[in-house]
Amino acid sequence: MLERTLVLLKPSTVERALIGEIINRFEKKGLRIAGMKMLQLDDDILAEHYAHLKNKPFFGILKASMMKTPVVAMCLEGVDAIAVVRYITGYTNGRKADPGTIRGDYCMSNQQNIVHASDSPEAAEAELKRFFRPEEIFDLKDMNLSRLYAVDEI
Ligand code: IDP
Ligand code: MG
Repeated sequence: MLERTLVLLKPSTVERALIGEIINRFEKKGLRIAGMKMLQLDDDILAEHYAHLKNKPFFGILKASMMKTPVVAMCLEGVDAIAVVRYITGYTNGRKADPGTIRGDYCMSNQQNIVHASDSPEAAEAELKRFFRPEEIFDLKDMNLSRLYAVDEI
């Protein structure tokens, strides 16, 4: 099933001038970009986005690191996109993430780990609403689908 998922290119990506390279990884994989924008996060949106981590000792540092520069928010679309994007993003800690994954290839940090990716259909739905207005996500119709998938996959 065609799914949509949220990816954030974190300040670690923006500061290290890796925006293009990371977008390229997703594009080359065959994920379609249905929405994309740059925005400055604030404490309120991060408290919501990282609510599951609010009691962790690193919560304050995490929020600060996510506000250091603007981030790039992307809505990626594809068959099973939520799981596929998590898979190619790799394990949270860049030092333990497999080579070939984005985190495994681009970072050394457990926290400044290049991208955020929604981890479930419920999270993807809530997170896309958190970062995009409905009109900022585009209907790509059948663009490229016949090149990306077999007829019985879509
Ligand atoms: P995920 O990004 O792989 O889904 P989560 O557990 O949802 O991982 O954590 C969200 C973010 O919080 C991580 O991407 C990372 O930036 C940060 N984080 C998670 N665990 C730690 C930790 O143990 N130390 C420091 N930062 C952490
Ligand atoms: Mg998570």
